[in-house]
Amino acid sequence: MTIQDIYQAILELDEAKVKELTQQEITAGTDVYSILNDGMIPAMDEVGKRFSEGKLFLPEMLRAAQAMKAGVSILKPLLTGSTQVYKGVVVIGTVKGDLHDIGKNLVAMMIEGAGFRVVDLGTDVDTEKFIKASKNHNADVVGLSALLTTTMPAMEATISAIKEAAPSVKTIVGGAPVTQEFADQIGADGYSDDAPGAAQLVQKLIKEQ
Ligand code: B1M
Repeated sequence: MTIQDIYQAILELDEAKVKELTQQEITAGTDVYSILNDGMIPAMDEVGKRFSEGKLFLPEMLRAAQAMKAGVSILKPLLTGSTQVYKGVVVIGTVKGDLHDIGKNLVAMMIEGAGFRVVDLGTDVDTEKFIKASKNHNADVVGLSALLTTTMPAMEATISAIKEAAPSVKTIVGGAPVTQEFADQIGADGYSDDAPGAAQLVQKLIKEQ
């Protein structure tokens, strides 16, 4: 049994096997981040590559996502911990038009694990919903995720609306096509290319406030 077997089980779209192998790795004491970074995330990259090459289609991509989610559900308690006193509030969501949520969910778990209350708005979230939630929950930070080049412009629109409606709220962005350069260009307060980095970024921004 190795992390490579989890990678393989995701490519085989075998949800039950992913769950079983993930549990076995946890029991064996394997580092959670190795399971994610060396097994699950590379498998999703390979799925995306095969999709681009026309070797795999949308239903398979969806089943691969379900298999990964099943594995992540086993990792979740280890990523989030059990904080009683929160350091701040983070509202997070995937932007309008975008249904990808695996990366956003990981980011939410790690921010929660770093001691923040996370209000997860889900996917396909419009500007108005982000603003309403940040006001209702008194958010310190709003995090936007996008996985499609076609939904990246929604980040810009949402960030400028947040800056106008709630100027003290910090904004962070991420997702596979998003870059530091793009984040700077749209006026985001921070960018991270992965989930642990997003949690560190939130800590830094809240300390600066
Ligand atoms: Co989609 N999809 N997909 N897809 N999908 C991609 C993104 C794609 C790159 C695949 C490809 O062609 N190679 C491509 C986008 C091309 C582009 O825009 N340039 C694509 C496409 C085209 C599409 C559709 C348009 C396909 C179609 O219908 N013809 C369609 C769009 C639907 C929509 O959103 N409106 C679609 C649909 C789907 C599924 C529903 C089948 C499924 C998503 C299921 C789900 O999420 N519940 C899916 C999947 C699984 C993928 C791939 C294969 C995997 C994404 C993933 O979960 N990665 C993806 C290929 C790829 O990314 N290599 C692909 C693992 C995840 C842990 O990584 O999300 O990058 P990621 O998150 C990372 C970082 O980016 C970062 O931290 C995370 C952890 O380290 N991060 C943040 C993410 N959000 C952050 C926020 C932050 C900070 C960091 O701060 C707030």
